[in-house]
Amino acid sequence: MPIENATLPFDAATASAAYQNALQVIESVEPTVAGAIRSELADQRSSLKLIASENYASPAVLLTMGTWLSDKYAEGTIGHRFYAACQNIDTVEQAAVDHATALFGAPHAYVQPHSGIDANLVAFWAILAQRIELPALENAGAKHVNDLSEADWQQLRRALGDQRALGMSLDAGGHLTHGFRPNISGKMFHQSSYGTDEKTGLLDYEKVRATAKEFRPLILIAGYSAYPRKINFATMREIADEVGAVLMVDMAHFAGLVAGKVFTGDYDPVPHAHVTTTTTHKSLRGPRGGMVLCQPEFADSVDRGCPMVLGGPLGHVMAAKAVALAEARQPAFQTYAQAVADNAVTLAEGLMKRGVRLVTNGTENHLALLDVTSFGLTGRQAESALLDSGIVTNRNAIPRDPNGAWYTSGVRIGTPALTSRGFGAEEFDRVAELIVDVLTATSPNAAASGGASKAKYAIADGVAGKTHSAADEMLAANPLYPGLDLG
Ligand code: DSN
Repeated sequence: MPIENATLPFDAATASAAYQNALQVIESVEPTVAGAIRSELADQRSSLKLIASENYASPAVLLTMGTWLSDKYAEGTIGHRFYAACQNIDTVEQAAVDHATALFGAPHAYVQPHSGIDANLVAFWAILAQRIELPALENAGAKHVNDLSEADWQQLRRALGDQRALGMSLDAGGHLTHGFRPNISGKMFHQSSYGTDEKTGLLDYEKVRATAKEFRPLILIAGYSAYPRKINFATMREIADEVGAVLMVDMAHFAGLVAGKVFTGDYDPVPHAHVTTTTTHKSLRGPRGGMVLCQPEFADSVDRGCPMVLGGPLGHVMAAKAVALAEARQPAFQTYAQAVADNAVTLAEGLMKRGVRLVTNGTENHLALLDVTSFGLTGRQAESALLDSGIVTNRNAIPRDPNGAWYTSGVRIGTPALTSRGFGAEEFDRVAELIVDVLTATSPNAAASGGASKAKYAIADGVAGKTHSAADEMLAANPLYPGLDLG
């Protein structure tokens, strides 16, 4: 049965009128784009979206982005802009900040970052600015970096480039932006990582502590994109304090569970971390964007995110963040967040009772990580077979993955999006059954044309079609934006 109050808040008749008119306006200029917008809604309505980092925003959030707040330059901060006539941008940015600080109980919020990567860059720079001991400079009286001598500038650069960051390893579920080489953070910092226990797949805090004591990082980073468990942030802060590090938590994946009071006490990062970063579009169900919350010590440096590492703030997106955060402050959002977590447990148990191995043998958040090697498949083959059957997931490395980060041995799934449609326990158990049916019916197929062998597969006749029909039934019973008619 659908979960009451967990679905998206909106009025179908008003939203239909708004979208029909908007599409007419767009169609008159560029019908291809209007067509793609219609198709995207149709695609999203007709698939089982299990990508753990995706969701569906409310029409109020989406409509807020299609406004003239987009047309304004507003570099700077609230009340202190490098452009004239920013009063309305000030209003929406302040609204987003007020909602964010109230919702998360944070002393300070910065809502300008355009993405999670940007939010992390803002945080990194703020931490460097606040915490590194800079060398004594020859012409220390210089008012601006451009006035420094070349020797001083070289010294400064060396000091900046000599800092260390410690984060969760990628194959344990950490994120690229936590100091790994394909991201600028891996070039900014000397990086070391902590993994998870080989047997249980769980974080071993004593090992984190030992690694931190040996490595002595400036920043201890906690957070993940594919670790299916809660993290004890009180313990992480204790470790950070023991080694004199700054605790930075990237809660992008589970911000909705923090906002919805599922993660509280030691599991709520905001009171424990010096700096907390997030995206706003995952479990938080807002517009695509980022945000930084921090303790007062870092506020001034965080607020310098633009122009230090960010382009001009996106007024229309900050406004949509304010709307989404206002929604998240409603009691119904807590119902939604709890349902996301409960549904993840149902989904994980549904898979395990049908013989699937999950990394960590379960979940405590919104996601689960399947090890698909027992089906004889790579993550790439499993992802493709599921997609052919109407189930959208993404392949993901598992700890110590023999197939590397491209083909992988895992598939990551999550519950935020389908919970927004109203899926409950019955539906998620059926989803587990469908996933197992597809994976059981899929085999590697070296004879298939094109691509590398780790990508080739075949699904037994009829299974993809049967799964599609079963998915369609569930989707029809739990429509996305029910009653929203694009005309
Ligand atoms: N792309 C996001 C995810 O899927 O987890 C994180 O960057």
